[in-house]
Amino acid sequence: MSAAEPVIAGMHPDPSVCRVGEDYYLVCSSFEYFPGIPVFHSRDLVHWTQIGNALDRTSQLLLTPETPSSAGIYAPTLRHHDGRFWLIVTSVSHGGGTMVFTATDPAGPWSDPVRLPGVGGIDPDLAWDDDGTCWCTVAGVGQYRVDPSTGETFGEARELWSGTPGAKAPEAPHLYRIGDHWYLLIAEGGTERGHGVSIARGRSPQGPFEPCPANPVLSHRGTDEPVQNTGHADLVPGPDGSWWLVLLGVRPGGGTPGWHVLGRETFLAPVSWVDGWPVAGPVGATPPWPLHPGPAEPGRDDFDDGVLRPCWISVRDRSEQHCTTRERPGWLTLHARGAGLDDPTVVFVGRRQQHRSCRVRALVDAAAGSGGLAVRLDEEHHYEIEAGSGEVRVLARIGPLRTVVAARAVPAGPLVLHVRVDRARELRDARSGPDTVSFGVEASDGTLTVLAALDGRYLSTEVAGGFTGRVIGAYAATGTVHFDWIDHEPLD
Ligand code: 6LW
Repeated sequence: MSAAEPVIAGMHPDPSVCRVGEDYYLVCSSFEYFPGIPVFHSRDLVHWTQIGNALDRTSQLLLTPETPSSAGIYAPTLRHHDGRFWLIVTSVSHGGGTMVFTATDPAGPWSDPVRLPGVGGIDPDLAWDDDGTCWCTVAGVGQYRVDPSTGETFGEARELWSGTPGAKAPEAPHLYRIGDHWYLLIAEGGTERGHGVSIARGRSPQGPFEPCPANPVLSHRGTDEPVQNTGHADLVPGPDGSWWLVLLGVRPGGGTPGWHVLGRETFLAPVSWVDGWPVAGPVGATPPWPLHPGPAEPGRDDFDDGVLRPCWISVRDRSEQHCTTRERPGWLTLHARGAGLDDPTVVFVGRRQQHRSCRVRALVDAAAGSGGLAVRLDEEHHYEIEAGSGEVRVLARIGPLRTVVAARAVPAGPLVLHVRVDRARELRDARSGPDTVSFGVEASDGTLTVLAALDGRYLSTEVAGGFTGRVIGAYAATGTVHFDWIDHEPLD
């Protein structure tokens, strides 16, 4: 692992981690995507395998066309207490609020939600005192006494600590007892370039809290570190008893001001303790213990399993009626709905882009409709290659502008479509973009014809806004489209 590598690449922000014996479990935000809240397992904090998605039923997660992109599910906290896993999250969309889910196996099934209507705000944390009292601490930073098994709140929020004077957005609180102190870890400075991690400590979970004189204990603001926006951390002991942070960061590319396209990713950083305060970094350091790589996520999916692997996510919902591997066994079948990728109801099945250079290919049968492969940031920012009606088209939507970039007639029958992302390794000048996204189609003899090569900056968080990164996958624009296989291949 080189110094700037994430431990979970691609859009996996707001990591929260807990340790149970030799096992670690980690969850992230999932916004408008379904299923929600990816759950990972690791033995070494470096290699993480996705074991499920906590919210995989509509009784747990209802995202409707009215749920804007970058709304939905924010910033979970995962804890293990009393023999159970506890997951507390906020749905920032209608009918949402603060919700608790429990499971005995983090791979699932997870319970239906217990709602905490008395808890306002985002980024809820759960911590238990020795006498079983449960504290829910939220962005701001305020604290409620709660019963997470019933959702009851006892009294109003108490303000605990608003972070460093003058710093914006004190958020992402996590409260822990370590040794003789209770530590209140927060993010501040906002989730953009000013992001940082700060901490305060006290003798009681209710405070008062004394800020660390060295705050922020970790920030890359104003540096030329390749990983930026570092913050929103959670503390965890390593297998050898040392302490570590999992946190989010981004890898901007291109010239000024830098564009990050993979969303906010999960990184690892070591922590040492000096005078009872954590000293954190460097981000991306390799731990000293033996690493356990575990099975790599296969790049290619032949859709032969009958169920989709947990890495596949859809926009807002995924119903068997619109998305199935049963209709044509060994193929993923999508039935279009709405106005395609511009529409919040688009039928889409994709994976987070996890490599700055990569190739995604699919064998597509669009005889009964139109669809193909899309690189999606949100409804207003996507590029796609679409087959249908005897041709292949490359389309781009950037904000209010929508255009057909290229089109070419193709023979009847299934086609292999290509998306290729090439990270810019050299900057042309200060305005150079982060990468190039190109689209092509293969002839039956395997020859590739590239139809278009587009500047990737328009599919970046800096351009689109919000909290998400790119997701690349299959969609149907009209009728029915079948995918025999999809192959996500790193080129880094
Ligand atoms: C999350 C907030 C943040 O609730 O971004 O980086 C928000 N931190 O804590 C959405 O991910």
